[in-house]
Amino acid sequence: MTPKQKYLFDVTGYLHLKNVLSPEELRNTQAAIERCRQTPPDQLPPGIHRNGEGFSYGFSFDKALEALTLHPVTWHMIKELTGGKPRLNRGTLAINTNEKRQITPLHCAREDLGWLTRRYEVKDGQIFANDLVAFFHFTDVFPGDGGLVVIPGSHKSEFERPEGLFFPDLDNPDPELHPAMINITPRAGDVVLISELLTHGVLVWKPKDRDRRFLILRYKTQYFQDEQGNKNPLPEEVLARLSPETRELTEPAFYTDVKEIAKQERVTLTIN
Ligand SMILES: O=C(O)CCC(=O)C(=O)O
Repeated sequence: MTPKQKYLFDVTGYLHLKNVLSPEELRNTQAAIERCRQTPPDQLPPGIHRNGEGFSYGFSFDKALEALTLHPVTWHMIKELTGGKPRLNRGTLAINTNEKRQITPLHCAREDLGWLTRRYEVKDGQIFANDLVAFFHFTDVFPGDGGLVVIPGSHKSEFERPEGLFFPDLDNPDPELHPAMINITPRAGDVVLISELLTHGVLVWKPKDRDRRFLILRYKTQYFQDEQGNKNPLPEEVLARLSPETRELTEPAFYTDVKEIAKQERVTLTIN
């Protein structure tokens, strides 16, 4: 990461990376998402399920989407932030429409999953984070549209968040934003990379003529133990169609092991 990126990630808990996808990558991923959206539920590839407005394990619908798990722009950041020991543990394709009229309340891994389980540290000029999320965007978000809101700097918060401070009425679909909060507005092709310790939520999607399409890629360290135990948390039917490189990325490993893919600067998927 550049000194500027490190500084911004450290001080805010997120990075808004612009124009990560090339025009070709954007075209191919957008086309894949539209195909996924139009596929009847019973014809989706094994392991992909409609999940509210999105598709669980949707990243495995098409190689154009799967390739984003190792995208050259984010790959070196994921490796650096996890101390060279990355593991992909989920990849949901999300589509927000105006039909959902409720905000997603503020949350973060510290609050949801226990403060002892997640780390954000800096040592010898290196940032270490054991829970990261990359949001790849395929449609534009403009100011006023809704979408992701974050409390910058909250990944380092030492205090309990006072209840009702930011969204006192969760039934209000259009709350006024507290000045400590910002609404991130990525355009198609941008990526927002966050520490899952960053407090974030989602505003109601306002446009009626456009939806919000994005991929949620979750990374842990390879030795992070999930609720499922120390085995690969991805379903076997999803693992079966991944390229060997992505499959290796999903594998848990001992903390001293170095995965073969983690030695690579640029990873090209082998198409099975
Ligand atoms: O919709 C978003 O941008 C964020 C979704 C979210 O809150 C999450 O994946 O934890």
